[in-house]
Amino acid sequence: MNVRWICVTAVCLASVAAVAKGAGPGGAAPDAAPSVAAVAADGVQHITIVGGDYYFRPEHVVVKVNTPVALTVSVERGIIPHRFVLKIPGSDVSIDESLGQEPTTFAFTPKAAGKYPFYCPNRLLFFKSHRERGMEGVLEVVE
Ligand SMILES: [Cu+2]
Repeated sequence: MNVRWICVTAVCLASVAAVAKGAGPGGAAPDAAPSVAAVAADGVQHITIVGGDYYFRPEHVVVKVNTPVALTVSVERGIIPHRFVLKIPGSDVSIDESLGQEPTTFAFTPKAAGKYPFYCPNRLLFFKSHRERGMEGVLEVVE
């Protein structure tokens, strides 16, 4: 009976771990399908990202290279201050802005394919940064 009890416990722990992974802050599963930006009638790829404690949604955005991007970022209601950082090496894209509930739009045209992280670098004292707590994503630029 003892052995059986251990087996049941192991299954239980595994399912708890699975739930914790899938329903972490932000709710987005790590393997969530990327959000592919469509080119609107104005020729611009409009993207909206919403942040909170401690996530960005969507956390994986795909855009086309050499096509204008209008990236609108805001945060949901809360008292913890957040920032949005996105830097594309070799380009003039170097965003580091405080975020508010009022959306902020960043306009740029990615010139090179690649995967570029965006994140919130804030941290309180010696605690983990918001990025380390899950507040990060990736902008993927494709040909
Ligand atoms: Cu933050």
